[in-house]
Amino acid sequence: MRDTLAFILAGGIGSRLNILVKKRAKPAVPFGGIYRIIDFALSNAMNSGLLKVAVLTQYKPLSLMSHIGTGHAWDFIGRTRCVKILPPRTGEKDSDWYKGTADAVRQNLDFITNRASKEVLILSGDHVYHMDYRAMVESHRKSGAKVTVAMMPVPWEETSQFGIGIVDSSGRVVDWEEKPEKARSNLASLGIYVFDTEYLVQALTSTKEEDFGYNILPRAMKDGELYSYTFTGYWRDVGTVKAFWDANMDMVRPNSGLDPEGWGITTNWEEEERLGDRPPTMLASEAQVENSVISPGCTIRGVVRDSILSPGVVVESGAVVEKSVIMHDTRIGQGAILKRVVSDKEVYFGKESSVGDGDIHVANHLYPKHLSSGITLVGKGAHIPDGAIV
Ligand code: ADQ
Ligand code: ADP
Repeated sequence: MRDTLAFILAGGIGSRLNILVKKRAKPAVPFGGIYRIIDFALSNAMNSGLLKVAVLTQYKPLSLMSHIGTGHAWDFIGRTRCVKILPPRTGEKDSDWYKGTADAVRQNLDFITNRASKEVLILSGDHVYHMDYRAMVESHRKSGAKVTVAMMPVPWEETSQFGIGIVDSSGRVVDWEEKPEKARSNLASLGIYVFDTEYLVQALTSTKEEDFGYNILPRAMKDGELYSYTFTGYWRDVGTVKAFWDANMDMVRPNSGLDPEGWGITTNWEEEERLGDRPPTMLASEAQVENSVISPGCTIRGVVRDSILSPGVVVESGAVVEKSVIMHDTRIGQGAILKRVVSDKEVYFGKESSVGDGDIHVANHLYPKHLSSGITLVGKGAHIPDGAIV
């Protein structure tokens, strides 16, 4: 992997995550108790032996930048193994902001041209997955392709959210459509690409095309240079609140395949809410905890089932938390009932409050054409009054 540079695209708005991305970029959204979403890409990069990684930020990067810090949490320490955070060129015109994923890489071509590399790996900071990039780079070298895209089958009803391709028996992509209305296949791009460096530089400097999925990949396909690398492990795009909740629930679903610890996913323990300084979790005698992830520094006197608790969550006696994702330093008052809730950091749920009814597919009264996902989302620092019903 000495010959491979990586870019992690971490600048998208991720607006479907709603208030979770009001003040932070999607890759900085907390996940699975102690992690943030970008920990998966960064740890995969570390575990695959990549030496040089650039993180492209744009939208609300503060949380993300403090989280990555110097990169030492992922063993990127020094000149030979390093992670560089590349913000958009600021101080110039607004129009210099990245216009799309390919444009973001184009504006940072120096990172590539200043270094000798055979391949460039393009990753997204938005996904929860485990991949050894070495296998993908090997497959790229073997096929002789100029561009390789990681793909896997997805449910047909989700095809309109992905780049979709058809692959021949040699692995060559022979048909490609980005986010098709009517897909001809359900083989989806995971947004993970390996490029021959020369081909990438040429593709980005010879045109002004802005996006990999809409522009660069279809052109590589027409040139006969796009190959697929079939991925069979766990991979989730957690772009919607429902998908985010679902992937969190995979932490406690038997055989879901999600296993951050087994995969060697690392977070920034020092920066991350001083995780290392948290006291152990305390379970009182009346506590009932089942099938849940409980991070350090929690105090539990109530009932917690099928839920993910980040550090510093307090569940008072008589409170019931079910199928919920509760982020840092949240207090759940006596007798409060939470079902299918995703709540951001530092929320207070008042005594005897009741949040989330847990009904899926009931009509959503605010948007009658939409079906509700049944998840109740609570923003950072919210205060739910005692006795309130949400
Ligand atoms: P999307 O995820 O919809 O589809 P996009 O919104 O372009 O594509 O985001 C890709 C990644 O780039 C995300 O990590 C995002 O945060 C980041 N990003 C977006 N704009 C950026 C910018 N201006 N600067 C820096 N980073 C930026 C893509 C592919 C599909 C594929 C799916 C898989 O286009 O073909 O199926 O990913 O999820
Ligand atoms: P998140 O909800 O995403 O965790 P935090 O409030 O924890 O956001 O902030 C993320 C990082 O940004 C932390 O490391 C914190 O120290 C830093 N930070 C937050 N607010 C400020 C601020 N006003 N000035 C400088 N750094 C800040």
